[in-house]
Amino acid sequence: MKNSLNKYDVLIIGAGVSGLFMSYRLKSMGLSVLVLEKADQLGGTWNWNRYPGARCDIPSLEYSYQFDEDLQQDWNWSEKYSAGTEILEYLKHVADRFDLKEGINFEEEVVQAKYDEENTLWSVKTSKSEYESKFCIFATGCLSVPNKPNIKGIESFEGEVLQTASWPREKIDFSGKNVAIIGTGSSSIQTIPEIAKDVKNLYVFQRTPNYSIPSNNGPMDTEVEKNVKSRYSEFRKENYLNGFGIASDSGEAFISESDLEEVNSQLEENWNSSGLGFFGGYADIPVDVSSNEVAASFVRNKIKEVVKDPETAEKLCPEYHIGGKRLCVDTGYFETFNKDNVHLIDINQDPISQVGAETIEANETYQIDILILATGFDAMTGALTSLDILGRNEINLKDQWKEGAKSYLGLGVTNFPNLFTITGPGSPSVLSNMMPSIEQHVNWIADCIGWMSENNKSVIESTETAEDEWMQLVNEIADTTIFTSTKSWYNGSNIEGKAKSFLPFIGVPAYTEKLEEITAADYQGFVFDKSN
Ligand code: N01
Repeated sequence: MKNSLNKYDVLIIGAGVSGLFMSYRLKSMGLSVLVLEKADQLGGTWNWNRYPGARCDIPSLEYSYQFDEDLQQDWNWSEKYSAGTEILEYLKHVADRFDLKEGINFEEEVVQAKYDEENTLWSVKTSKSEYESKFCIFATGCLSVPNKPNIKGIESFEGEVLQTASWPREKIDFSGKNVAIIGTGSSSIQTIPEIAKDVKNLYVFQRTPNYSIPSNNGPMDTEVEKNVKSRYSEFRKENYLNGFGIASDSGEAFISESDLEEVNSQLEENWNSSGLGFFGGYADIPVDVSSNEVAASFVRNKIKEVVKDPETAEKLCPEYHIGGKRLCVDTGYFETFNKDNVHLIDINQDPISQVGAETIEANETYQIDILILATGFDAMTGALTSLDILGRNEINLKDQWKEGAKSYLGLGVTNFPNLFTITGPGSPSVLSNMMPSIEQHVNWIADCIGWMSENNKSVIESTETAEDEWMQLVNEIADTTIFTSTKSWYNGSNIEGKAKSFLPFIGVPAYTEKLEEITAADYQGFVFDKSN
């Protein structure tokens, strides 16, 4: 494409882990690329989620790029599980090392993307300007649009309101303050032990308790690091052959076929070492309700051992299938409830009736200086449906997805030619290690664009049939697991009015195989240069 001022071969929306690598791949192919980022700096998730205690619960040696051998050899992580601040530093290093900052426009929010069928171009309107491009790639993340809860009176609160998903950059002084936190998902479970250190009182308003496994985090074991680095690419390949694409997920035995005493001693070992891998420690935890209950009950007993007050312990024990909601990994979460200044309020028992200027009413009146919302995200689709993306015949993506998001492979959407999503609905994404899943998608998109150029194809679009069949497969697989019978953000249950459909593809190896098969068959399920 001839490049005039605002014309590019490719526009990429988002400068997080996906957007950075996508721009690297496409620039290396000689394409003109612009990245549009609404924040004032790169990093995506790791820029926005700056709350105290923010940390990745995938081990550092796995939660990193693998596209450049020198990069993965040179970079040294300081802890087994990296803090958000260190991941952000790493992403800045990657951007500097590969000269990626140049092509990013910061503080520029996309408000509309519209496909011009006649000229087969995307027109993109932002808060500052307008652009045109042949391809439009949404690298907008799966968990990037915060969920703002609708609680009576919340707008009248006169103290500070913070949201974990868009935390301020300046340090918040919690000392001597009465702080309330609403929500008890991963973000809250990470931040509660940190915030509890300084506050006068911390009131935790819980709607649903969560299962959480201790991280046993600590400084990076240099022997482990040396070993992994000596065979990094093999290590990556092995991990990606596991169901959820992480190293520790390798249990092949079934609880249902094992001796219960042995199971409990293995679960004890997994509790002490596996973090998220606890869920995959036995092959039938994700698929067999009775086996799942054995693991769930093991964790409930741990909670009751740790938390001294039996009533609080009982409230902290989840009843649903373990893993049905995203499993959490913590550093001293349950222990924090033994502190005298930490109070758990079960809002099922004592609903929040309203928020006042300095109070929260929930059976009792709580005096509050700071209110923290740890209420999650409009997951998987929010970043795509919160703006206007107009495809063929000006069909708006949010309307097309009203009854539930449909995508082919999580990469393409029918009626939206030359538009790609990275880790979109229908791909393993949030049920895998995001880093390699992002790299897989970025590489696929870049290769596809390269193939199109070599084969004189201008426009790619997935077919409705391919998409329907794909989403049917996504659901058929999910129906064999415990995921569909639990309310969670995986199936849209956390957002009022959102279609309830299960969106991630379960099973990294099966997904990878399908992707390779489809690509080898000249992108089966996609059509090229379809006439308007
Ligand atoms: O969000 P969540 P999160 N009134 O949706 C509650 C990833 N992550 O930000 O369960 C009262 O899990 C809601 O209650 P319920 C990770 O994948 C990764 O914590 O809907 N409560 C829930 O308790 C994670 O799963 C890392 O009944 C309300 C909480 O708010 C995902 O991000 C670290 C409410 C929201 O929990 C999201 O985690 C952190 C209301 N109106 C996060 N609305 C890593 O380590 C919602 N809630 C990589």
